Amino acid sequence: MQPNNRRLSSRTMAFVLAGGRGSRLKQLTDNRAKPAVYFGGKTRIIDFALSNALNSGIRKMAIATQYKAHSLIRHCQRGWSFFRAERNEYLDILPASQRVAEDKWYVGTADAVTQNIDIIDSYGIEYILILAGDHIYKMDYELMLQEHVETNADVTVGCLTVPRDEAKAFGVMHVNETGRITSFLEKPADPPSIPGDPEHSLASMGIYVFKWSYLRDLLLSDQDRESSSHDFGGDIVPRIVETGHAQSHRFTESCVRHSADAPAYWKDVGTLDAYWQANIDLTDFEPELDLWDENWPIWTYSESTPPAKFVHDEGNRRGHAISSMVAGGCIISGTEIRNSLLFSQVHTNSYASLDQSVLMPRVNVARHAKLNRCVVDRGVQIPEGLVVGEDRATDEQFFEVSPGGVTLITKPMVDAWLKA
Ligand code: ADQ
Ligand code: ADP
Repeated sequence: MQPNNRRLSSRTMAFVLAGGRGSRLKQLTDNRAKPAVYFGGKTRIIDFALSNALNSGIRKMAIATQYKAHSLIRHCQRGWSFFRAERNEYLDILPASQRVAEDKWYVGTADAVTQNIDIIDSYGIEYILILAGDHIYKMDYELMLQEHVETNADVTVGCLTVPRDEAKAFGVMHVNETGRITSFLEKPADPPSIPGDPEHSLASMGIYVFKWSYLRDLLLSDQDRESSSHDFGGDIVPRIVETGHAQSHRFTESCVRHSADAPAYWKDVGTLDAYWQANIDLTDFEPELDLWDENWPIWTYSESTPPAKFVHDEGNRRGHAISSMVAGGCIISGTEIRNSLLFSQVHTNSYASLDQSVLMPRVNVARHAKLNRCVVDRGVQIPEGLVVGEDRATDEQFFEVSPGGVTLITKPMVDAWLKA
Protein backbone atom coordinates (compact mmCIF):
# COMPACT_ATOMS: atom_id res chain seq x y z
CA MET A 1 0.00 0.00 0.00
CA GLN A 2 1.27 3.48 -0.87
CA PRO A 3 1.83 5.46 2.35
CA ASN A 4 -0.08 8.49 1.00
CA ASN A 5 -3.15 6.32 0.28
CA ARG A 6 -3.60 5.81 4.00
CA ARG A 7 -4.73 9.40 4.16
CA LEU A 8 -8.23 8.38 3.00
CA SER A 9 -9.01 7.17 6.51
CA SER A 10 -8.01 10.54 7.93
CA ARG A 11 -10.66 12.17 5.73
CA THR A 12 -13.35 9.71 6.81
CA MET A 13 -15.73 9.30 9.72
CA ALA A 14 -17.19 6.02 10.91
CA PHE A 15 -20.90 6.17 11.72
CA VAL A 16 -21.77 3.11 13.79
CA LEU A 17 -25.41 1.96 13.84
CA ALA A 18 -26.03 0.52 17.28
CA GLY A 19 -29.75 1.02 17.79
CA GLY A 20 -31.17 -2.42 17.04
CA ARG A 21 -32.41 -4.80 19.67
CA GLY A 22 -31.21 -8.17 18.37
CA SER A 23 -34.25 -10.01 19.70
CA ARG A 24 -32.95 -13.45 18.64
CA LEU A 25 -30.50 -13.23 21.54
CA LYS A 26 -33.53 -13.67 23.79
CA GLN A 27 -33.25 -12.38 27.36
CA LEU A 28 -29.59 -11.37 26.83
CA THR A 29 -30.95 -8.26 25.13
CA ASP A 30 -33.82 -7.64 27.54
CA ASN A 31 -31.82 -4.91 29.24
CA ARG A 32 -29.08 -4.05 26.76
CA ALA A 33 -28.75 -3.48 23.02
CA LYS A 34 -27.08 -6.25 21.00
CA PRO A 35 -23.89 -4.21 20.39
CA ALA A 36 -23.44 -4.02 24.19
CA VAL A 37 -23.58 -7.79 24.70
CA TYR A 38 -20.34 -9.22 26.12
CA PHE A 39 -18.18 -11.28 23.77
CA GLY A 40 -14.83 -13.03 23.94
CA GLY A 41 -14.00 -12.94 27.65
CA LYS A 42 -13.21 -9.26 27.82
CA THR A 43 -14.90 -7.19 25.14
CA ARG A 44 -18.39 -6.26 23.98
CA ILE A 45 -19.65 -6.81 20.43
CA ILE A 46 -19.39 -3.13 19.43
CA ASP A 47 -15.66 -3.08 20.27
CA PHE A 48 -14.94 -4.99 17.05
CA ALA A 49 -16.37 -2.35 14.69
CA LEU A 50 -14.84 0.48 16.73
CA SER A 51 -11.43 -1.24 16.92
CA ASN A 52 -11.47 -1.94 13.18
CA ALA A 53 -12.13 1.75 12.56
CA LEU A 54 -9.39 2.84 14.95
CA ASN A 55 -6.86 0.31 13.62
CA SER A 56 -7.72 1.42 10.06
CA GLY A 57 -6.69 4.97 10.95
CA ILE A 58 -10.12 6.55 11.42
CA ARG A 59 -10.21 9.12 14.22
CA LYS A 60 -13.72 10.49 13.87
CA MET A 61 -16.59 8.28 14.97
CA ALA A 62 -20.22 8.55 15.96
CA ILE A 63 -22.41 5.87 17.48
CA ALA A 64 -26.17 6.03 16.94
CA THR A 65 -28.04 4.39 19.80
CA GLN A 66 -31.70 3.83 20.44
CA TYR A 67 -32.92 0.58 22.02
CA LYS A 68 -31.88 0.04 25.72
CA ALA A 69 -28.78 2.13 25.26
CA HIS A 70 -27.70 2.69 28.85
CA SER A 71 -25.01 0.04 29.25
CA LEU A 72 -23.82 0.64 25.67
CA ILE A 73 -23.40 4.35 26.34
CA ARG A 74 -21.69 3.70 29.66
CA HIS A 75 -19.28 1.27 28.00
CA CYS A 76 -18.41 3.68 25.19
CA GLN A 77 -17.92 6.57 27.60
CA ARG A 78 -15.60 4.51 29.77
CA GLY A 79 -13.68 2.65 27.08
CA TRP A 80 -13.64 4.97 24.10
CA SER A 81 -13.14 8.39 25.61
CA PHE A 82 -9.51 8.84 24.57
CA PHE A 83 -10.34 10.83 21.41
CA ARG A 84 -9.02 14.37 21.69
CA ALA A 85 -10.79 17.27 20.00
CA GLU A 86 -7.57 19.29 19.99
CA ARG A 87 -6.07 16.63 17.70
CA ASN A 88 -9.18 16.81 15.53
CA GLU A 89 -10.42 13.48 16.88
CA TYR A 90 -14.04 12.89 17.85
CA LEU A 91 -16.27 10.20 19.23
CA ASP A 92 -19.89 11.26 19.63
CA ILE A 93 -22.65 9.14 21.09
CA LEU A 94 -25.91 10.06 19.36
CA PRO A 95 -28.97 8.73 21.17
CA ALA A 96 -32.22 9.05 19.23
CA SER A 97 -33.47 12.31 20.69
CA GLN A 98 -36.05 13.47 18.20
CA ARG A 99 -33.78 16.17 16.86
CA VAL A 100 -35.55 16.64 13.53
CA ALA A 101 -39.19 16.13 14.40
CA GLU A 102 -40.67 15.83 17.86
CA ASP A 103 -42.56 12.69 17.06
CA LYS A 104 -39.75 10.75 15.37
CA TRP A 105 -37.24 8.36 16.87
CA TYR A 106 -34.75 6.85 14.41
CA VAL A 107 -37.20 5.33 11.94
CA GLY A 108 -34.62 3.32 9.98
CA THR A 109 -30.85 3.11 9.65
CA ALA A 110 -30.69 5.92 7.07
CA ASP A 111 -32.87 8.13 9.24
CA ALA A 112 -30.33 7.72 12.08
CA VAL A 113 -27.83 9.50 9.81
CA THR A 114 -30.32 12.07 8.47
CA GLN A 115 -31.23 13.20 11.99
CA ASN A 116 -27.58 13.98 12.67
CA ILE A 117 -26.60 15.73 9.44
CA ASP A 118 -25.60 18.93 11.22
CA ILE A 119 -23.27 17.08 13.58
CA ILE A 120 -21.65 15.15 10.72
CA ASP A 121 -21.23 18.42 8.78
CA SER A 122 -19.26 19.81 11.70
CA TYR A 123 -16.67 17.01 11.40
CA GLY A 124 -15.45 18.41 8.05
CA ILE A 125 -15.02 14.95 6.52
CA GLU A 126 -15.00 13.86 2.88
CA TYR A 127 -16.13 10.23 3.24
CA ILE A 128 -18.51 8.48 5.59
CA LEU A 129 -18.25 4.80 6.47
CA ILE A 130 -21.51 3.36 7.78
CA LEU A 131 -20.95 0.38 10.07
CA ALA A 132 -23.18 -2.03 11.96
CA GLY A 133 -22.29 -2.34 15.63
CA ASP A 134 -23.21 -5.99 15.90
CA HIS A 135 -20.75 -8.18 13.99
CA ILE A 136 -17.56 -9.97 15.02
CA TYR A 137 -14.76 -9.58 12.46
CA LYS A 138 -11.49 -7.84 11.74
CA MET A 139 -11.29 -5.65 8.68
CA ASP A 140 -9.03 -2.94 7.32
CA TYR A 141 -11.53 -0.33 6.09
CA GLU A 142 -8.79 1.64 4.34
CA LEU A 143 -8.85 -0.94 1.51
CA MET A 144 -12.60 -0.49 1.12
CA LEU A 145 -12.16 3.30 0.98
CA GLN A 146 -9.50 2.88 -1.69
CA GLU A 147 -11.75 0.70 -3.82
CA HIS A 148 -14.53 3.26 -3.45
CA VAL A 149 -12.32 6.07 -4.73
CA GLU A 150 -10.58 4.05 -7.46
CA THR A 151 -13.86 2.81 -8.95
CA ASN A 152 -15.52 6.22 -8.79
CA ALA A 153 -18.60 4.72 -7.14
CA ASP A 154 -21.46 6.52 -5.40
CA VAL A 155 -21.69 3.78 -2.79
CA THR A 156 -19.42 0.85 -1.99
CA VAL A 157 -21.01 -2.07 -0.17
CA GLY A 158 -18.96 -4.56 1.87
CA CYS A 159 -19.95 -8.11 0.94
CA LEU A 160 -19.14 -11.74 1.54
CA THR A 161 -20.15 -15.18 0.37
CA VAL A 162 -22.73 -16.99 2.53
CA PRO A 163 -24.55 -20.33 2.11
CA ARG A 164 -27.66 -19.68 0.00
CA ASP A 165 -29.99 -21.11 2.65
CA GLU A 166 -28.79 -18.45 5.13
CA ALA A 167 -29.01 -15.56 2.67
CA LYS A 168 -32.65 -14.69 3.46
CA ALA A 169 -31.40 -12.61 6.41
CA PHE A 170 -29.20 -10.40 4.21
CA GLY A 171 -29.20 -7.99 1.33
CA VAL A 172 -28.28 -10.22 -1.64
CA MET A 173 -26.55 -8.90 -4.75
CA HIS A 174 -25.24 -9.77 -8.18
CA VAL A 175 -22.07 -8.12 -9.43
CA ASN A 176 -20.37 -7.89 -12.83
CA GLU A 177 -16.72 -8.65 -13.60
CA THR A 178 -15.58 -5.22 -12.38
CA GLY A 179 -17.46 -5.59 -9.10
CA ARG A 180 -20.30 -3.19 -10.03
CA ILE A 181 -23.53 -4.26 -8.31
CA THR A 182 -26.09 -5.10 -10.98
CA SER A 183 -28.95 -6.14 -8.69
CA PHE A 184 -29.68 -5.89 -4.96
CA LEU A 185 -32.55 -7.52 -3.07
CA GLU A 186 -33.04 -6.81 0.64
CA LYS A 187 -33.78 -10.02 2.56
CA PRO A 188 -35.31 -11.95 -0.38
CA ALA A 189 -37.54 -14.94 0.42
CA ASP A 190 -35.81 -16.93 -2.33
CA PRO A 191 -32.23 -15.63 -2.47
CA PRO A 192 -30.50 -15.75 -5.85
CA SER A 193 -27.23 -17.70 -5.91
CA ILE A 194 -23.87 -16.63 -7.29
CA PRO A 195 -23.81 -17.52 -11.02
CA GLY A 196 -21.98 -20.85 -11.36
CA ASP A 197 -22.20 -21.52 -7.59
CA PRO A 198 -25.76 -22.64 -6.74
CA GLU A 199 -24.94 -23.25 -3.06
CA HIS A 200 -23.84 -19.68 -2.24
CA SER A 201 -25.07 -16.11 -2.42
CA LEU A 202 -23.22 -12.80 -2.27
CA ALA A 203 -24.48 -11.01 0.86
CA SER A 204 -24.20 -7.43 2.04
CA MET A 205 -22.39 -7.00 5.36
CA GLY A 206 -24.52 -3.91 6.01
CA ILE A 207 -21.46 -1.65 5.77
CA TYR A 208 -21.18 1.16 3.24
CA VAL A 209 -18.83 3.91 2.05
CA PHE A 210 -20.17 7.15 0.55
CA LYS A 211 -18.78 10.54 -0.28
CA TRP A 212 -20.47 12.62 2.42
CA SER A 213 -21.71 15.39 0.08
CA TYR A 214 -23.38 12.74 -2.09
CA LEU A 215 -25.05 10.87 0.79
CA ARG A 216 -26.16 14.13 2.38
CA ASP A 217 -28.11 15.17 -0.74
CA LEU A 218 -29.58 11.71 -1.12
CA LEU A 219 -30.76 11.55 2.50
CA LEU A 220 -32.40 14.96 2.26
CA SER A 221 -34.29 13.85 -0.84
CA ASP A 222 -35.23 10.54 0.84
CA GLN A 223 -36.52 12.29 3.94
CA ASP A 224 -39.84 13.32 2.38
CA ARG A 225 -40.47 10.20 0.31
CA GLU A 226 -43.66 8.68 1.68
CA SER A 227 -42.82 5.25 0.27
CA SER A 228 -39.38 5.05 1.90
CA SER A 229 -38.66 3.19 5.12
CA HIS A 230 -35.46 5.28 5.40
CA ASP A 231 -33.26 2.22 5.55
CA PHE A 232 -29.89 1.70 3.84
CA GLY A 233 -30.51 -1.90 2.77
CA GLY A 234 -34.21 -1.37 2.00
CA ASP A 235 -34.16 1.98 0.17
CA ILE A 236 -30.87 3.83 -0.25
CA VAL A 237 -28.63 1.11 -1.70
CA PRO A 238 -31.26 -0.30 -4.13
CA ARG A 239 -31.85 3.24 -5.46
CA ILE A 240 -28.16 3.70 -6.24
CA VAL A 241 -27.86 0.22 -7.76
CA GLU A 242 -30.46 1.29 -10.35
CA THR A 243 -28.12 4.07 -11.50
CA GLY A 244 -25.22 1.62 -12.04
CA HIS A 245 -22.92 3.42 -9.59
CA ALA A 246 -22.87 0.94 -6.71
CA GLN A 247 -19.64 -0.99 -6.19
CA SER A 248 -19.06 -4.16 -4.18
CA HIS A 249 -16.05 -4.64 -1.94
CA ARG A 250 -15.17 -8.23 -1.08
CA PHE A 251 -14.38 -8.82 2.56
CA THR A 252 -11.69 -11.36 1.63
CA GLU A 253 -9.55 -8.56 0.21
CA SER A 254 -9.58 -6.52 3.37
CA CYS A 255 -9.82 -8.89 6.27
CA VAL A 256 -7.07 -9.10 8.82
CA ARG A 257 -6.02 -12.68 9.47
CA HIS A 258 -3.20 -14.32 11.36
CA SER A 259 -1.99 -16.40 8.43
CA ALA A 260 -2.54 -16.12 4.70
CA ASP A 261 -4.37 -19.44 4.49
CA ALA A 262 -6.66 -18.81 7.49
CA PRO A 263 -10.29 -18.35 6.48
CA ALA A 264 -11.81 -14.88 6.58
CA TYR A 265 -13.66 -14.64 9.89
CA TRP A 266 -16.98 -12.76 10.05
CA LYS A 267 -19.84 -13.69 12.34
CA ASP A 268 -23.27 -12.34 13.04
CA VAL A 269 -23.66 -13.68 16.56
CA GLY A 270 -27.37 -12.90 16.40
CA THR A 271 -28.80 -16.14 17.80
CA LEU A 272 -28.07 -17.82 21.12
CA ASP A 273 -26.55 -20.81 19.32
CA ALA A 274 -24.29 -18.68 17.10
CA TYR A 275 -23.31 -16.51 20.06
CA TRP A 276 -22.41 -19.49 22.26
CA GLN A 277 -20.53 -21.25 19.45
CA ALA A 278 -18.43 -18.20 18.52
CA ASN A 279 -17.42 -17.72 22.16
CA ILE A 280 -16.63 -21.39 22.76
CA ASP A 281 -14.64 -21.52 19.48
CA LEU A 282 -12.16 -19.17 21.15
CA THR A 283 -11.15 -22.03 23.45
CA ASP A 284 -9.96 -24.09 20.43
CA PHE A 285 -6.27 -24.96 20.24
CA GLU A 286 -5.89 -22.46 17.39
CA PRO A 287 -9.05 -20.35 17.13
CA GLU A 288 -10.10 -18.92 13.78
CA LEU A 289 -10.57 -15.51 15.38
CA ASP A 290 -7.15 -14.36 16.57
CA LEU A 291 -7.54 -12.06 19.58
CA TRP A 292 -3.82 -12.22 20.29
CA ASP A 293 -2.70 -10.29 17.19
CA GLU A 294 -0.73 -7.30 18.44
CA ASN A 295 -1.04 -5.63 15.03
CA TRP A 296 -4.84 -5.54 15.26
CA PRO A 297 -5.82 -5.25 18.92
CA ILE A 298 -9.48 -5.21 19.95
CA TRP A 299 -9.72 -2.22 22.28
CA THR A 300 -12.23 -2.12 25.09
CA TYR A 301 -13.01 -0.78 28.53
CA SER A 302 -11.80 -3.11 31.20
CA GLU A 303 -11.94 -2.80 34.94
CA SER A 304 -8.71 -2.73 36.84
CA THR A 305 -8.54 -6.17 38.44
CA PRO A 306 -5.94 -8.46 39.99
CA PRO A 307 -4.94 -11.50 37.89
CA ALA A 308 -7.15 -14.58 37.86
CA LYS A 309 -6.48 -16.82 40.86
CA PHE A 310 -6.74 -20.61 41.04
CA VAL A 311 -6.83 -22.12 44.52
CA HIS A 312 -6.96 -25.50 46.21
CA ASP A 313 -9.96 -25.56 48.53
CA GLU A 314 -9.72 -26.81 52.09
CA GLY A 315 -10.42 -30.38 50.91
CA ASN A 316 -7.42 -30.06 48.58
CA ARG A 317 -9.56 -30.05 45.43
CA ARG A 318 -7.65 -28.24 42.73
CA GLY A 319 -9.37 -25.27 41.11
CA HIS A 320 -8.33 -25.58 37.47
CA ALA A 321 -9.28 -24.58 33.95
CA ILE A 322 -8.36 -26.53 30.81
CA SER A 323 -8.76 -25.17 27.25
CA SER A 324 -10.47 -22.13 28.69
CA MET A 325 -10.14 -18.34 28.88
CA VAL A 326 -10.31 -16.77 32.33
CA ALA A 327 -10.35 -12.99 32.72
CA GLY A 328 -8.81 -10.88 35.50
CA GLY A 329 -10.39 -10.77 38.92
CA CYS A 330 -11.72 -14.34 38.75
CA ILE A 331 -11.25 -16.68 41.72
CA ILE A 332 -11.52 -20.37 40.90
CA SER A 333 -11.68 -22.35 44.11
CA GLY A 334 -11.82 -26.13 43.84
CA THR A 335 -13.79 -25.97 40.58
CA GLU A 336 -13.17 -28.02 37.46
CA ILE A 337 -13.47 -25.90 34.30
CA ARG A 338 -13.27 -27.13 30.70
CA ASN A 339 -13.69 -25.36 27.36
CA SER A 340 -15.27 -22.34 28.99
CA LEU A 341 -14.98 -18.59 28.89
CA LEU A 342 -15.08 -16.57 32.12
CA PHE A 343 -15.36 -12.78 32.05
CA SER A 344 -13.93 -10.66 34.86
CA GLN A 345 -14.75 -11.10 38.55
CA VAL A 346 -16.34 -14.55 38.29
CA HIS A 347 -16.07 -16.52 41.52
CA THR A 348 -16.55 -20.27 41.60
CA ASN A 349 -16.62 -22.68 44.51
CA SER A 350 -15.77 -26.23 45.55
CA TYR A 351 -17.35 -29.31 43.99
CA ALA A 352 -18.66 -27.13 41.11
CA SER A 353 -17.90 -27.84 37.45
CA LEU A 354 -18.22 -25.82 34.26
CA ASP A 355 -18.12 -27.32 30.79
CA GLN A 356 -18.48 -25.46 27.47
CA SER A 357 -20.02 -22.49 29.24
CA VAL A 358 -19.81 -18.71 28.94
CA LEU A 359 -19.98 -16.76 32.21
CA MET A 360 -20.33 -12.98 32.01
CA PRO A 361 -18.78 -10.63 34.57
CA ARG A 362 -19.50 -10.98 38.27
CA VAL A 363 -21.18 -14.37 38.12
CA ASN A 364 -20.91 -16.42 41.28
CA VAL A 365 -21.08 -20.22 41.14
CA ALA A 366 -21.94 -21.86 44.48
CA ARG A 367 -20.82 -25.30 45.61
CA HIS A 368 -21.94 -28.45 43.79
CA ALA A 369 -23.35 -26.47 40.85
CA LYS A 370 -22.79 -28.07 37.44
CA LEU A 371 -23.17 -26.13 34.21
CA ASN A 372 -22.84 -27.65 30.76
CA ARG A 373 -23.37 -25.68 27.49
CA CYS A 374 -24.68 -22.63 29.36
CA VAL A 375 -24.55 -18.87 28.84
CA VAL A 376 -24.84 -17.07 32.18
CA ASP A 377 -25.80 -13.38 32.26
CA ARG A 378 -23.87 -10.76 34.20
CA GLY A 379 -24.11 -10.85 37.98
CA VAL A 380 -26.11 -14.08 38.26
CA GLN A 381 -25.67 -16.02 41.52
CA ILE A 382 -25.78 -19.70 40.55
CA PRO A 383 -27.28 -21.40 43.62
CA GLU A 384 -25.77 -24.37 45.38
CA GLY A 385 -26.48 -27.66 43.66
CA LEU A 386 -28.02 -26.23 40.47
CA VAL A 387 -27.38 -28.66 37.61
CA VAL A 388 -28.03 -27.39 34.07
CA GLY A 389 -27.31 -29.09 30.75
CA GLU A 390 -28.05 -32.71 31.71
CA ASP A 391 -31.81 -32.90 31.26
CA ARG A 392 -33.37 -30.70 28.62
CA ALA A 393 -36.96 -31.04 29.85
CA THR A 394 -36.02 -29.81 33.36
CA ASP A 395 -33.91 -26.99 31.96
CA GLU A 396 -36.77 -25.79 29.75
CA GLN A 397 -39.01 -25.42 32.81
CA PHE A 398 -36.95 -22.56 34.19
CA PHE A 399 -34.40 -21.45 31.61
CA GLU A 400 -34.21 -20.51 27.93
CA VAL A 401 -32.97 -23.49 25.90
CA SER A 402 -31.99 -22.81 22.27
CA PRO A 403 -32.73 -25.12 19.33
CA GLY A 404 -29.07 -26.21 19.47
CA GLY A 405 -29.32 -27.12 23.17
CA VAL A 406 -27.60 -24.09 24.72
CA THR A 407 -29.15 -22.89 28.00
CA LEU A 408 -29.33 -19.20 28.85
CA ILE A 409 -29.48 -18.39 32.58
CA THR A 410 -30.48 -14.92 33.76
CA LYS A 411 -31.23 -13.50 37.19
CA PRO A 412 -35.07 -13.59 36.96
CA MET A 413 -34.84 -17.24 35.83
CA VAL A 414 -32.73 -18.18 38.85
CA ASP A 415 -35.16 -16.32 41.13
CA ALA A 416 -38.00 -18.41 39.68
CA TRP A 417 -35.98 -21.62 40.20
CA LEU A 418 -35.33 -20.67 43.83
CA LYS A 419 -39.02 -20.00 44.45
CA ALA A 420 -40.14 -23.33 42.94
P1 ADQ B 1 -30.10 -6.01 9.35
O1 ADQ B 1 -28.93 -6.29 10.21
O2 ADQ B 1 -31.28 -6.90 9.48
O3 ADQ B 1 -29.66 -5.95 7.79
P2 ADQ B 1 -30.96 -3.65 10.69
O4 ADQ B 1 -31.84 -4.39 11.63
O5 ADQ B 1 -31.46 -2.40 10.10
O6 ADQ B 1 -30.55 -4.52 9.47
O7 ADQ B 1 -29.61 -3.39 11.49
C1 ADQ B 1 -28.44 -2.81 10.93
C2 ADQ B 1 -27.67 -2.12 12.03
O8 ADQ B 1 -28.32 -0.92 12.39
C3 ADQ B 1 -27.54 -2.90 13.33
O9 ADQ B 1 -26.24 -2.67 13.85
C4 ADQ B 1 -28.60 -2.31 14.25
O10 ADQ B 1 -28.16 -2.36 15.60
C5 ADQ B 1 -28.66 -0.89 13.76
N1 ADQ B 1 -29.99 -0.28 13.78
C6 ADQ B 1 -31.18 -0.83 13.41
N2 ADQ B 1 -32.17 0.05 13.51
C7 ADQ B 1 -31.61 1.21 13.94
C8 ADQ B 1 -32.12 2.50 14.24
N3 ADQ B 1 -33.40 2.79 14.08
N4 ADQ B 1 -31.24 3.44 14.70
C9 ADQ B 1 -29.96 3.16 14.84
N5 ADQ B 1 -29.40 1.97 14.57
C10 ADQ B 1 -30.22 1.00 14.11
C11 ADQ B 1 -28.60 -5.10 7.39
C12 ADQ B 1 -28.74 -4.75 5.91
C13 ADQ B 1 -28.61 -6.00 5.05
C14 ADQ B 1 -27.30 -6.68 5.39
C15 ADQ B 1 -27.24 -7.00 6.87
C16 ADQ B 1 -25.90 -7.60 7.30
O11 ADQ B 1 -29.99 -4.09 5.71
O12 ADQ B 1 -28.67 -5.67 3.68
O13 ADQ B 1 -27.17 -7.87 4.63
O14 ADQ B 1 -27.38 -5.78 7.62
O15 ADQ B 1 -25.99 -8.04 8.61
P1 ADP C 1 -24.25 -4.55 31.47
O1 ADP C 1 -24.83 -4.59 30.10
O2 ADP C 1 -23.23 -3.52 31.65
O3 ADP C 1 -23.91 -5.91 31.97
P2 ADP C 1 -26.32 -4.82 33.39
O4 ADP C 1 -26.40 -6.27 33.10
O5 ADP C 1 -25.98 -4.40 34.77
O6 ADP C 1 -25.35 -4.03 32.42
O7 ADP C 1 -27.65 -4.20 32.93
C1 ADP C 1 -27.91 -3.89 31.58
C2 ADP C 1 -28.72 -2.62 31.54
O8 ADP C 1 -30.02 -2.94 31.95
C3 ADP C 1 -28.20 -1.60 32.52
O9 ADP C 1 -27.34 -0.73 31.86
C4 ADP C 1 -29.46 -0.93 32.99
O10 ADP C 1 -29.76 0.18 32.17
C5 ADP C 1 -30.54 -1.94 32.76
N1 ADP C 1 -30.98 -2.57 33.99
C6 ADP C 1 -30.43 -3.62 34.65
N2 ADP C 1 -31.13 -3.95 35.72
C7 ADP C 1 -32.16 -3.10 35.76
C8 ADP C 1 -33.27 -2.93 36.63
N3 ADP C 1 -33.45 -3.71 37.69
N4 ADP C 1 -34.13 -1.94 36.35
C9 ADP C 1 -33.96 -1.15 35.29
N5 ADP C 1 -32.96 -1.26 34.42
C10 ADP C 1 -32.07 -2.22 34.65
